[in-house]
This record gives sequence, C-alpha cells and structure tokens, in this order.
Amino acid sequence: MLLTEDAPNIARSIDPAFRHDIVTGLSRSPKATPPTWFYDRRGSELFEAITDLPEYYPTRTETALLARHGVDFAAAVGKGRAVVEFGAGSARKTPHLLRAIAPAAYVPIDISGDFLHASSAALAAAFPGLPVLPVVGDFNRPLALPGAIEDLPRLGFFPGSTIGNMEPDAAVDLLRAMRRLLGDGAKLLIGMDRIKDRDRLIAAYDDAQGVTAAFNLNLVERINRELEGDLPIESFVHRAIWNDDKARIEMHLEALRSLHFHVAGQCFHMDAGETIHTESSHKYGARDERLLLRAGGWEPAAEWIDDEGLFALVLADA
Ligand code: AVJ
Repeated sequence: MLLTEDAPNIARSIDPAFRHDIVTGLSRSPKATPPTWFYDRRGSELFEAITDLPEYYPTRTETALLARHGVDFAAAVGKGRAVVEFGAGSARKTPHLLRAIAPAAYVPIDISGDFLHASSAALAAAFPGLPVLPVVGDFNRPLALPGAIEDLPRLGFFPGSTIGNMEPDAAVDLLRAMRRLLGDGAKLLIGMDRIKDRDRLIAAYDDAQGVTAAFNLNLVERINRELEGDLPIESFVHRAIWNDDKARIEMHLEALRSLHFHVAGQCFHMDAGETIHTESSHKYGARDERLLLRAGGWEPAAEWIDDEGLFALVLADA
C-alpha cells in the first residue's frame, strides 16, 4: 500500500507537552495558551511575514539600531567575548552585532534544532574563522554552555523584545537564570519594546492584510491537526487589545457563537464572545526597562533608541 505523506487518517504521535499545555490552557478560566506553540513551520513563516509588515515596527527598528551603532557596541563591549544568543540568530540582526564587536565565539541557543542548525550554518559561512557553537535547548530551563568558551567573557544577546512575552515574574526569573549562566563580568544586550501610542500598538498586532490574524488562527489549525481537535475555525476571530493596566498587547481568539469542541479526547465549551488568550506582548517605559533588569540581577549601563522612541536596545552589566 502506498502511504502519502498527507494521508489524513494515519494516527500521528501526539507531542505530550503540546497536549498538556493546550488541554490545561483550555480548562482554565479565562482560557489562555502559551505563545510558544505558534511556531510550527507555518507559524514561523507567518511570523517572518509579520516582521515585513508596514505596521510591525519592532524588527525593522531594532535591526536599524544594530546596524547604526556598531562603533558604540564595540566601545562598550570590547572585542573577544563569547556572544551567547538566546534564540537562533536572525540573519537580519545577528551579523550586524558580530561584525561590530569581533567576538571570539558565537553560541546560539534554540529549542528548534532544525532552525538552529540552518541559521548556524549560514552564520558560520558568513564569518569564516568564527567558532559557531550551537546549543539545542530550552533557555527557560537549566543548560550548560560549551566547554570551549569556558575562559571567555560573555555577552548575552536577547533581541526582538522576546522578553515581552513573559509575565514580570517569569521575566525576572529568566534574567536571573541568564545572569547565572553567563557568569561574573558578563554583559547583556537586550531588545525591549517601548510603550507608545495605543493605535500604533494595536495596528502592529492587527494589520490590514490580516497576517497577524492568520498567525493567531494558525494555532487553531495546529491544534486540530496535531491534537485530534475539531475546533470550528470559521467561528473564531483574531482580536488584539491594549491592556493599559498591565502595559501589554494581548492577542485573543474570540468565539463568534456558543461552541462545543474536542481536543485530545476532552470536551470544551465556549460562550459567544468568550476568548482564548493566546499571547501577551509587554511594553516598557524607560524606567520599567531598568527596574526589570535590576530585579533580574543586571545593572543597565547604556541604551540606544530610535528617533521616534519606538524600541530600545539596552546594555547591562552582570
Ligand atoms: C516574537 C514575541 C517578539 O510579541 O511582537 C508578533 C510575536 N505576535 N505579532 C511580539 C508576535 C504577534 C512577537 N515576539
């Protein structure tokens, strides 16, 4: 018998961590799921498309800061450090930093081995002579750095305002874990998205072309495909709201009517208008940034911001 790759009724193995997070999140009130599960292959493609949208300013703004301030980074950081990037290096951002500070080694850490090895190979080709030492792992859990960088001073690099996906307590825990991992004498260069005009923030997460809506709704499709789900996708709509009290954009999937559905053999109900909270993206004022870094064991030392004050790159000392 010939089995094609897409034969729909072949039982596929279920990822127990995915099932656990989704079933727990849908059982909660209000319903909320972790944003990590957005990034299957299609989700990663949609996120790439988001970074090119006219409304989505963070990637473009941060990349321009990295490209513009190389001389400052070199002066503030010095040469010969081991750069430890939290997340696989982005082809657009990381080369600017590496070119500016001439590091002794580059260590990208990412949970997706495929993605990590592809981006590491590309960076190694672009920087002949630079040792590139990828580490596959979840940087939210304890992990070890390669022995080869044992004696080198470290620079942590955490771009993209990825920290913004975390609640303040989790953000502080992660900063402390980075401080412990990188050791005394380390520095951290971190991207943080600024609080700004509400309409501008909402537009960045609810774009005119509907790419962010497709990114959010892709989670429903992934649940249906990978967790034996039967969520009626046409009965969900993407919502982006600004939570002013918590200074964050929230993405939700709102049920347009009263619904019953199943995931991994369990039954769920939603009232019309009820939502699944799928992501929070925290935004920071200048003092919020410094307070968060200090709570996480880092002392802010320098900062670079674009002319419009949209996005900040902060350098902190261990
Ligand atoms: C990758 C977490 C930085 O919060 O802006 C973009 C993800 N979600 N549009 C962000 C995202 C919707 C992004 N981060």
